[in-house]
Amino acid sequence: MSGIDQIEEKLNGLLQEQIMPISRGLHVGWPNLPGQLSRQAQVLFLGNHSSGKSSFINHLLEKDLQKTGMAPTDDGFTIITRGSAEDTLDGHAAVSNPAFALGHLRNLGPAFLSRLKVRTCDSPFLQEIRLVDSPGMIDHQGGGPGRGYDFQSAVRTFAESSDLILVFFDPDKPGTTGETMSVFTETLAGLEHKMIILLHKVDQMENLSDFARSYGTLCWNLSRKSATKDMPQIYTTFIPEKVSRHRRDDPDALDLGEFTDSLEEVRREISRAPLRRIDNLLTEIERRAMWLEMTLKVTVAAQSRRLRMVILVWAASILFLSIGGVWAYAVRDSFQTSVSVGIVSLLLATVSYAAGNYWLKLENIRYQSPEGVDELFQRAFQKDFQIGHRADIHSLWQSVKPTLLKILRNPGLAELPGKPWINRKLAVLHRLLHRDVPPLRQSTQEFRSSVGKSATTDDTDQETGSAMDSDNHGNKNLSHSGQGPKPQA
Ligand SMILES: Nc1nc2c(ncn2[C@@H]2O[C@H](COP(=O)(O)OP(=O)(O)OP(=O)(O)O)[C@@H](O)[C@H]2O)c(=O)[nH]1
Ligand SMILES: [Mg+2]
Repeated sequence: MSGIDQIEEKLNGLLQEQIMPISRGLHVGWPNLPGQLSRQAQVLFLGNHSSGKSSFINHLLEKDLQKTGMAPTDDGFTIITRGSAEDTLDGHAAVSNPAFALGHLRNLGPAFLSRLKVRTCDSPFLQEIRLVDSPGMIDHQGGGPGRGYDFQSAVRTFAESSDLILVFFDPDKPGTTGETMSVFTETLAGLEHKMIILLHKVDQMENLSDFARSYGTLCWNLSRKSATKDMPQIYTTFIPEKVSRHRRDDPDALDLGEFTDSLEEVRREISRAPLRRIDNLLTEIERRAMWLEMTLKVTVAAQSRRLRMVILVWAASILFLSIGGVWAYAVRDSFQTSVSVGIVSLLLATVSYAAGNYWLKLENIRYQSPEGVDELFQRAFQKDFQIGHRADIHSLWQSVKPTLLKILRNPGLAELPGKPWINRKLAVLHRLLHRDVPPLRQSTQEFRSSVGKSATTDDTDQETGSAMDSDNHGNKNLSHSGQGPKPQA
């Protein structure tokens, strides 16, 4: 078993034995998480319509698998995965097949599923990677009547479970299509680390000033929408077999030699998706563990507060009863006074118990409101806030809060496991985050460097004219099950 397989197995172990039992205990449903984690590395192709997504996929697979054309061609998503023969399954059948681990796509609704396709093909490029072709973006906003399903949600769902996202622009529409830009800035927010931007079909540019105009427009549009001031790297690509004969014979046309490396670089990035996948899985496990840790800590704060209040209510009632008892004993010579004191103290104890319970009920309702859980959160993390503003904790809280509110409303605090269970699980999560995951990150890093070194060596070989004969997809170094270097476990 290779190093990457071992890391993956350990990750699955952490998920099944540590994360999932805690999420079940808290009534948090992540039923599709194990399926998502056991999927292949996934690369998502997004972009304007006719920007060349499907043609790029065909080029990688060396097959005319996907339909291509100048008019908007794809109206649904297509998942392309390895199979012994070429076949096409419709979305409804595919999500029911556990082998594809696509159950979570059901949430996107029947209209989406009826436009989803899963295609199998036996290309070696798909050995460890599956590709997702998407419908081109056009100039009407969102998933309105034009599509019949929520396009932005579909993009987000695929983007979250992808290890690499290629965003295609073409010279005709360099960042000028409204939908592309809104997907780019809103739907893909927070996933920038997985994104690669391509200005594709550069062979369509007549000359250098044409190129400068398109490139400049794209940069301008991206910079206006980008949350950071850093401009992402833009790969300028074209598919050699698409260059027209007329273009090839034109001596004044833009020299395409400059752009051929870009295509290879993109191909290499795609081939590295299985490595990115392990990193993404580690990040996902960490994210879930931190999410659960915060949920448990705030739950403990709620339970402790509730316990203190229950103790207070009982203490008040017992106090009235005890004072009454002692007093009644002190005046035992007068039977009538003694009975009166007894009755009054019993009455006071009952009233205080009833009032206390009413107070508990009100507090319970308060802790089911956004302001109430915010207060619990502040209480649970006050030590962390003493050392200054913690943007990381606040941003995690924003994702925990809606689910915690739901849990506190239904099934409610009383149905959640008690403090001893929570403390045990907090220790488990602490171990996972600080003892189990860091060495796995380290191993992934080592594996990545070993692959990187080997890739550089192979690049040198290529320059001397020897390499790429065995696999002209550029992924031979990355295949841990193939002829690539065996990682150190
Ligand atoms: N000149 C040139 N044409 C290309 C290149 N890549 C794709 N094309 C052409 O561009 C057109 C659109 O390509 P597709 O691959 O269908 O584009 P798409 O992004 O999948 O389009 P939709 O599915 O409609 O979103 C086709 O006619 C392709 O032959 C390229 O690098 N250079
Ligand atoms: Mg297409």
